[in-house]
Amino acid sequence: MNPEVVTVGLGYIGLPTSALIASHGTKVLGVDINQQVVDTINQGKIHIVEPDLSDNVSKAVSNGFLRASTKPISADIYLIVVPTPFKGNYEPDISFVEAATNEIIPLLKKGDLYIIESTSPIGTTEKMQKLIYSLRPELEGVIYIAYCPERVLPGNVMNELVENDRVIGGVDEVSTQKAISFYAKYVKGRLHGTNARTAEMCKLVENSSRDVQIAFANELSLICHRADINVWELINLANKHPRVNILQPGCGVGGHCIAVDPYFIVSDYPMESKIIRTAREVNNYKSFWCAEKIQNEKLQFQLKHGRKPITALMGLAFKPNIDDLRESPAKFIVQKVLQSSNNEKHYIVEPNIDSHSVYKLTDYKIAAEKADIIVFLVAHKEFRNLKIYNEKIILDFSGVNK
Ligand code: SAJ
Repeated sequence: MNPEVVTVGLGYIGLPTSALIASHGTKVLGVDINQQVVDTINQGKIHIVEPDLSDNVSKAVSNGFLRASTKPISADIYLIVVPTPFKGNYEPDISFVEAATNEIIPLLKKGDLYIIESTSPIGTTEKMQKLIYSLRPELEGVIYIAYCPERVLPGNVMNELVENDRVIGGVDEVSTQKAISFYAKYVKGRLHGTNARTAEMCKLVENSSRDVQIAFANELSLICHRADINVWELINLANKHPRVNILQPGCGVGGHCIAVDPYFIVSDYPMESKIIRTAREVNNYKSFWCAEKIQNEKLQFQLKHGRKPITALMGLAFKPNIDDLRESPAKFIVQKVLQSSNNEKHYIVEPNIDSHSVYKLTDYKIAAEKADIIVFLVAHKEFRNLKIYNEKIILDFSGVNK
């Protein structure tokens, strides 16, 4: 029997989404170009780290509601959940969405629903609509096309997929309503209908908004450093105002969403997106600034003590308490520091992973005990209340000891 739903892309969002839909007794075929991923899932196993996902996938596969393949087959509903990276010049690359759509086009039939979930530049859904109708003109007006961005937090995906509100934008009203009825079966959060362009923009704006707010905090941290004010105390006090809610500064912004999505707006609307672009610059600059500070501190130490310091670089992940190193500013800073190292000793610490292909990792307690300079790049829980002996120089970029 053919599946009811085909999901194209079995990554961080596509696989949990497929498992959720399948857990409601809907037959799902998950499609991925990677044969290894397909084989892993068909064995009821998973290839990514995400709480509760493993259980959901193994149940869905053993119950026969989830199956994976490298090729899509005919269904009633198609979800496109593939990556949209950017090219070297920060221009969004929608070629995966296009390729996935091209695979689906021959399978489409009257009454089908086609939904893009991938983060996409404004106008992508309409572009795909045109592509579909150019190859299958007889489908015009008889299929439904919508955009519905995912907005889940890595580490809490299975819960947020169900609980979060969703924004759903069709290319026409009837498509919006069809897509809303589809998500209503799986989502407890409210489903907000709009048009496709607004839904696309909404996703980009959510992450840009966070990027801009973090940039504000990072800018404050630079000003406070020069003004000799503790930025963490300052933000804490300012946030006592009932209508102020400043985020936390750090060593830059990482991950695969917030540091990426704003470019989708800047690239298409460069003249109008001054704050969004500047926020990206401020957040990127913060990582450079941290690397420079570490260099300076090491130099000062050598001048004062007549020997090279031992430095502990604490944290590699892109945010606290995860093992994800993608687009991590901490990793970038470690790289920069090691590149400009003059044979000094460095301990690299990441308590959330056992080993790394490039860096030799050291236990956080040992590193903190042996180092002269301790740099907190990520506010992992292990680093809080760490016993640190006198005489150590501490650079806390992440507010571990705030
Ligand atoms: N960060 C700060 N200061 C803060 C908060 C975060 O420097 O006060 C840094 C983090 O250390 C990290 C980066 O920002 O480097 C991003 O972390 P995050 O926790 O803000 O976001 P992500 O990338 O894990 O997930 C985001 C979420 N978006 C928003 O909160 C608006 C999530 O809901 C989205 O689904 C996800 O991006 C996505 O897929 O777009």
